Amino acid sequence: NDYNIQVVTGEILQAGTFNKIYIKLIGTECNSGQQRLKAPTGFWPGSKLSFTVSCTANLGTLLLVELESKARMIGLNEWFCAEVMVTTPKGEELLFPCHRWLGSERVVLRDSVATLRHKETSPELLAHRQESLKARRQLFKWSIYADGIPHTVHAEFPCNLPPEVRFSFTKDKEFVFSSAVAFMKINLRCPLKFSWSSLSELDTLVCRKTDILEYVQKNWKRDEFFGYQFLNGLNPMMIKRCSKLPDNFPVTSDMVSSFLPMGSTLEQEMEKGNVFLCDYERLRGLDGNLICKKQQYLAAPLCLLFSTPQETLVPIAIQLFQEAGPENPIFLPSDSEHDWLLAKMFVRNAEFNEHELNFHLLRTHLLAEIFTVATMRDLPAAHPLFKLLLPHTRFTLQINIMARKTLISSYGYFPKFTAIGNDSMMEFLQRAVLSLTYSSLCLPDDIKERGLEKIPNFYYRDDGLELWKIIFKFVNGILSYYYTDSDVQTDIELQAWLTSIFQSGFLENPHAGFPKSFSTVEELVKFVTMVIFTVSAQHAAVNNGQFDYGGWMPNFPSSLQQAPPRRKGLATEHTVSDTLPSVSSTVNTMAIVYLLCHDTCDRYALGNYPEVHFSEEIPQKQIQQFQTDLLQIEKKIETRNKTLELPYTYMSPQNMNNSITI
Ligand code: RS7
Repeated sequence: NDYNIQVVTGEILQAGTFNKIYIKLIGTECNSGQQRLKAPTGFWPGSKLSFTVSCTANLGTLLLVELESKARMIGLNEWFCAEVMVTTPKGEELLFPCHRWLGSERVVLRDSVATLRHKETSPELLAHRQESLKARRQLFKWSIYADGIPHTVHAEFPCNLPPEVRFSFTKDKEFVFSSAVAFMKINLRCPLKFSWSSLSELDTLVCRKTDILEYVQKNWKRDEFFGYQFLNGLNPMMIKRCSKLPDNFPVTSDMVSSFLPMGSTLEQEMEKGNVFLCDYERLRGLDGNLICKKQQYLAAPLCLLFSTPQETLVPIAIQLFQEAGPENPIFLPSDSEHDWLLAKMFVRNAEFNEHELNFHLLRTHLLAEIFTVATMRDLPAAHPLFKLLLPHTRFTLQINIMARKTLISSYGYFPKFTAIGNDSMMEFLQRAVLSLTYSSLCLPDDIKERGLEKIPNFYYRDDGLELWKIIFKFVNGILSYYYTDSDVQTDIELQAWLTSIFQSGFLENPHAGFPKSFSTVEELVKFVTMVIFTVSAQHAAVNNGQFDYGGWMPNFPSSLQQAPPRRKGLATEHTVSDTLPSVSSTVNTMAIVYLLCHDTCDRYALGNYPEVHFSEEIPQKQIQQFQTDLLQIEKKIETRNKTLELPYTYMSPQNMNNSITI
């Protein structure tokens, strides 16, 4: 009874080992006993080594493969085992995916055929399933970060994470390296002063420019560009159709009629669907930070926009605080150049806060962490949803731990360099969590709710909806292979996964419109589409443009150093430069923006799954079809972009990763 064994070592740095590797084959009748896999030249990265395991007795049906790595004298070095392929005496081939680092603990693998819990036929496999979940729940625990904020993984430092989810050696090194380079490059050119005498000084600071960054530098003051960014800039998430003005924003038709087509009124334009609003009410009443004892300022603006017959989008009125009144004028494009520019700068700072904290941090990074921890704790490796989602969780826990330490901790970037600082940031995040609804995470629903179906030249929407459709088709192709509606209802592991996400991510908010349970395959597919869309496309949309649109500080100020104007007619060129963030805030923001938007090696674009977790034919075909579909949109976007003054590339599949790794 000879079993042929092929062992594949991962093709990553340091993956190989000279440890002694032992295997045990476990069948329904008996097991092979532990046998050594003798590899005289060791297991090296990318190696595929063959062995024979002989058994005197008949194992019955092969169920599990146990691996153990034992140190030689020099000490143990970790081994990254990719997979084990077993050919049985009858010639049957079984794949046992591993794809993880092996220290000194034993691992027990089962074959790659995905199975739902209630469809398990062998008591041994059911027991293995339960034990492996129990072990994972020891490895991955929830931790409460702060009141009203989604829970996090329980690990203060990356080294507290289990090795299988840590950065690979390559990525670790690269990360440290590129941060050092980014800080040096920028600091070397940093003038030793604390405020700006003119904006041309800032120009000397920007050493690496993209075409878009240069465009931003030239155009940041223009109203059309200011409007354009609400659709296709860094943050396409704030803008909504306005069919009725909020009571606290008393713009009259008289104020704005000169910016509307001749003879038209604001009411008429609202009715036609040409008026839009960005309302930063979540910033209401928040105190500005103190940086080096200097007061910083926040506004909570309302900004009204008009979609013109020429298909541009322009701001037509800005009020900087939420309470209407004489001390809170409504600024207009016809005001003095500096009044209007200052008003727009406060809107851009409000954008900075909404973008980084709500739409980037909370709605992509923190949610991705919730999905990851729930997947690790609640779904065993044999579960089809685990196999589907695992590549979409890669490196997410580690990047979030690093973000918590360097960006939002009480000694991190936000308290040191932004107007929102620490306390207001926490308050803001809590408010943002309350606004987290299921529908706002599902792009087709979100676009409808915001009334943005028709606004022209909205590439985030156009590309995003196509991507959503393709991801939905893929997820449906995979999951409907395993599930009927009744399987969905019976799958207690799946329901537990959903409950974890609701409890730890949405903090059981009853107003979130969150599904309490799944009853149909379609509901499940929509939810999983949302998960994959959020960590790939949505993250790319709000992350990848940070250097392009955030690298020119006046367009994305992290802080403002003068109070928002309470009267018109007082601002001068000096008011504008005194209001801009300090040199130090600017330099540090630019360094982070540069560092974190940098292309990394060791990345997998959406739809590339180099680790084989599914070996059945239908899921494999679905993966290929997904890749073909993605390539097709890629081409379509490329063609469209050739016709544009500013290409919109953030939703190109090639530019997005399977998971949040940066
Ligand atoms: C980034 O992380 O991609 C850049 C973040 C950034 C850049 C400049 C100012 C502020 C931020 C921020 C933030 C909060 C969200 C970050 C999650 C990132 C790993």
